[in-house]
Amino acid sequence: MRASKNRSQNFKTYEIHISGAEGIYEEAEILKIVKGYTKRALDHPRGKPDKIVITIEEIKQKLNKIQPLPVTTLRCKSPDEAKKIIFQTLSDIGVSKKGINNSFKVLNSQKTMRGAALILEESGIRMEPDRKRGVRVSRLGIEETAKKALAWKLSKMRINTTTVKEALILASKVTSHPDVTAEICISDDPDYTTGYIATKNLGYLRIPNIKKHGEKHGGRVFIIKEDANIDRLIHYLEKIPVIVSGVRFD
Ligand code: WAQ
Ligand code: MG
Repeated sequence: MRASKNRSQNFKTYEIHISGAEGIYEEAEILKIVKGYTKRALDHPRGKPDKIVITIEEIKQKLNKIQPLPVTTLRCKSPDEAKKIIFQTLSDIGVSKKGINNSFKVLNSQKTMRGAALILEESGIRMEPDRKRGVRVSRLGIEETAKKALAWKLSKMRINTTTVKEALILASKVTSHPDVTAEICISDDPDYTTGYIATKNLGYLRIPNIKKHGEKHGGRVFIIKEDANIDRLIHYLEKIPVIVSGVRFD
């Protein structure tokens, strides 16, 4: 699903991204899911969309199964502290200063994208073919048994929400690709102030107060290997169906 709004300014019209969502579901669930996605688009805190597009495609390929990343919530009191945590974590795994600074430029920009930016870990160069749109991860989901186990596990941590579950599934798919070093995410919803950083080894690290309440900026950056094969990576993120199966009990 993608929802957007046209805004006119200085005799030009811009399409503003309001909300997006994607998943892999059984046929019997389609009507319920379409209703839920429509409601989400219509009630969105970023504003009222004037266009909602819902695409339903049959998946014919075999699903790739992955494990979800382990979840940790870090202590963080302010956006400044969040910046320090992110800087430290990424420097420790070898991401250059330039790569980190360029990532923050994307995440703090008022021009929010529909997808994610791809940034090379050493040179900091942006690689996504369409810089306004970014790369939108799709064809991702969770198996029924894993879904129940995850809900139980997140309930104990008091974070069993759709937002957390969808972000965890997305981060698990993204970091399952060997060319992805890390993902950084800030919600573009003005009332959602917890973000995260994820890597295959460190897992999904939630960062409270990554932005101030009311701010509309946000985005996602995938920091990738300097020699990553961009076309193949984008194909994996957009097209290869990946499903979370099994939940860790650590
Ligand atoms: N693929 C690529 N980029 C995406 C996708 C996707 N499927 N979905 C969203 N983005 C990008 C896009 O630029 C959005 O503007 C930005 O991410 C933020 O999206 O554990 O709600 O859906 O409590 O607002 C983090 C949860 C929630 C943290 C993130 O993101 C936690 C969230 P939003
Ligand atoms: Mg959002």
